[in-house]
Amino acid sequence: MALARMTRPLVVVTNREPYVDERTKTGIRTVQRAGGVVSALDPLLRELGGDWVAWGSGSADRLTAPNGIRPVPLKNPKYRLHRVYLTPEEVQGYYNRYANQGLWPLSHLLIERARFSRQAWSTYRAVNQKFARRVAREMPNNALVFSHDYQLAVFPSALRQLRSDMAIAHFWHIPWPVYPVLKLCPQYQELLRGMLGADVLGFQTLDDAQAFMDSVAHTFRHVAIDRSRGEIAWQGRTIEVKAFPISVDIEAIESLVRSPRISRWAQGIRRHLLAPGQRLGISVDRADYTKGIIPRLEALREFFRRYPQHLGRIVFLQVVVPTRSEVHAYRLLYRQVEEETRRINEEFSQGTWKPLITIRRSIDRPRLMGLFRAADFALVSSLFDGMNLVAKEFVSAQVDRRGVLLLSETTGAAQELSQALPINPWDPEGFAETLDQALSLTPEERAERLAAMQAHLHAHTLYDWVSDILTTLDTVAGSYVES
Ligand code: ADQ
Repeated sequence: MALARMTRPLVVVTNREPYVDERTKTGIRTVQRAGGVVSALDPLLRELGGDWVAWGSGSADRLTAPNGIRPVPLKNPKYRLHRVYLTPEEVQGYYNRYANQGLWPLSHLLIERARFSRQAWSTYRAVNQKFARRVAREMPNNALVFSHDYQLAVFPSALRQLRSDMAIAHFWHIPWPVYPVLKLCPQYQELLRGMLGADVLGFQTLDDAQAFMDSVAHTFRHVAIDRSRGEIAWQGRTIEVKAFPISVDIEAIESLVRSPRISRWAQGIRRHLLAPGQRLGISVDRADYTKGIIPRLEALREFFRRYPQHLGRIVFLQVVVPTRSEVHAYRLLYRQVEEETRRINEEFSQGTWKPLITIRRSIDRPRLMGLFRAADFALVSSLFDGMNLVAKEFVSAQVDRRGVLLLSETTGAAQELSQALPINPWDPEGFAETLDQALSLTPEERAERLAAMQAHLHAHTLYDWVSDILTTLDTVAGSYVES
């Protein structure tokens, strides 16, 4: 691991907490959240130690953190989770409305879905300030603060106003909307000012970083911006604006899927789901409209209609975990997925074979990685996606180098995983055609493609991502040491 020693304490700040404690009939159950941010940061803090500040959203959260602080894990703790408690009104305005019904669709260019209101904005800003007060009150001097994402866009400036000793890196996990789209958000200037409170602004791709600098250039015309160096001069400071593509811990995934237990499990899944000569496809997503789940189902229908030779020979396992179910659009999408899946199965099933199998819940990480190992192909069909960790996890878990990845061109991951077969989720016929081609690749072609992508992931790991961000933060703050 590249990050061996840090001279300044590390504080992670996210909306979602990594572990949620829920009340059950028999006691308390701890649930680990599905989602890219948590999958990326929890292993990191377990390794480095430190503090994580996040919204305490579980029904038993106050019980396991009576003074607002919960050790993680409870036995043999590695770091401290500081829970920020929110009222139902705060959750509604900050999270469900402003972040998830405003900034999320806008950033994914799904403009017609975006809804903004001044009331939701004022709650959003107040909650960001609440997070900042908590960090300012409880965190040590000179901490390196690593804050995250579109729920906390104005957190950096709120914290800077309270504590100028801390160095702040803010990472934006989703696409940054180009200026003409950003401008549709009535509070876009405040959002930009809020982000510019950070010392380092990280984005998934160079395109996103450039789009952010463009937005600043259009909005604040007097500001000096060096686009080639990725630097913005702002209120006497220099802010670094850079691409830091998030990644996975490929070595950990490889050793997980090679373990006897998961190897047996992966083989068992194939035996259980497949008849001889059948191939296993997989998709894994939160049930989010940006992930292109309905377009993927349409493409699968197109595929079975155009290429009936595959009928009876493919079993497609879709793992769709419900998410943000407080928001109407998400409940609607979930129902549509169910409906569409049922129709496809009705249209194409033959005897005991049916083309689609659905798993509707969170799967523990070892088994999920085992599924990726077991699969012959994976479909990642996001309409827009900051990175998409599922694509990188699939490639990492394919230690037998049997599978093929079909990857939407509009994901951040597609800019790195160039040996994946590119698909356009808006083009069902082209998508179906690419799937047919994928299934006729020779074993050597498949192995070569996977080997090249795996080499890339070995050279660009999760730890490189965090090390690059914190090293950049250090050059600004001047006191973080890498060995
Ligand atoms: P997400 O939109 O959540 O993340 P993604 O990057 O694919 O998207 O990460 C999802 C994570 O959740 C993966 O690690 C996946 O394995 C896990 N997961 C999904 N379904 C699961 C299930 N049923 N059971 C268990 N685990 C499941 C956001 C951005 C992305 C960006 C990440 C990280 O939208 O573009 O890649 O943050 O920056």
